Amino acid sequence: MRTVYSEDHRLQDGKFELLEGQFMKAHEMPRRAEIVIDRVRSTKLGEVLGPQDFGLDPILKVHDRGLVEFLRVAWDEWAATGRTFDALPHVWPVPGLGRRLSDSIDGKLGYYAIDAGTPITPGTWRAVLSSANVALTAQKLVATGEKSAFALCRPPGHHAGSDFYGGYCFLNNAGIAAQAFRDQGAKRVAILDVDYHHGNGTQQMFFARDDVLTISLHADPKQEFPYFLGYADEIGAGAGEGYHMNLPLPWGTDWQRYTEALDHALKRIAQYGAEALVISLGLDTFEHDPISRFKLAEADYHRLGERIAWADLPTLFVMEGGYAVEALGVNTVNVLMGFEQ
Ligand code: SP5
Ligand code: ZN
Repeated sequence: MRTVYSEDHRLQDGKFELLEGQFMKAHEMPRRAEIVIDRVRSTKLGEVLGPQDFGLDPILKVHDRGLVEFLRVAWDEWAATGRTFDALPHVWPVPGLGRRLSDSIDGKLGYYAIDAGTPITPGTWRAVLSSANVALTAQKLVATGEKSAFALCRPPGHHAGSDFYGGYCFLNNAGIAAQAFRDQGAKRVAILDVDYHHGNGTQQMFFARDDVLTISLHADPKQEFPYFLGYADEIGAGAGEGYHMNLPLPWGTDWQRYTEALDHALKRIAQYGAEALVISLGLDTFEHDPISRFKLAEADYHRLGERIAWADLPTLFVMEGGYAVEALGVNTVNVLMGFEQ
């Protein structure tokens, strides 16, 4: 399988995040992608290529122009106020406060962000754009006949919706790629999100649509971020009713429990008749992940890849989360090798 990768991800290097009310060193760090690309190379998974530039059009098919324009200029507006540290929001438009878009960068940050864990830095926009181009380049490989490809995206994307960012995500790489499959002629596309966290951005983006089936397996939002979305009764709306599935799982979930939910998801994808499959590939289900509480082991990732291959679909893997950094290369490539085996 070929991998698409760009060193531009290093431009996203946030110093701190507000994690459960405490300032901590950012978990979403450049080393994550570096350890994965090292493993891709040392295992000879396949050729590594750089991204092509697709411009803003494929991004604007699923994201509002307001969010995209905000992300493009946010650092400059923040720096213009004299601040040299990373930009984080600190006030939010909860329903009782209204939802005006302020002229102030502080107001804009709260307007577009869902959390204070997603720092905007001088290089954020370039890294984000490059990450989307990585996804689109890998998507093109699959759309033009390769059985599978790996988009080594960083920053990740699945928490970003049409008009919001957060959860370490700015643009929804998997959603952008799924839309590209549609625009290139695939009638039905499925996105399967196996990141530990609920793919709230992907859910929101496709909630009213029946041409992109979205399924997320994740830690129960009753216990875990993003708390407000990801419950089992969210099944899509309007034409999209029945085309979204949440499979929330409790803290402590191990492979045996996980695989029951996974098989359920794969059955739904087979029944749907997808022409392409996008995997939001998070590895934060790992037993030693520092911010997560599932119990998948190294060898389980090989099994995960194997099961995904049973769907027998053209498959695009898009990198999402995973914060046990030293194990991330092995775990990620285990999925890809399990798929190819
Ligand atoms: C792409 C991705 O994986 N984003 C994850 C964002 C998670 N941000 C907040 C998580 C807070 C949950 N609890 C941490 C428990 C530490 N003991
Ligand atoms: Zn995650």
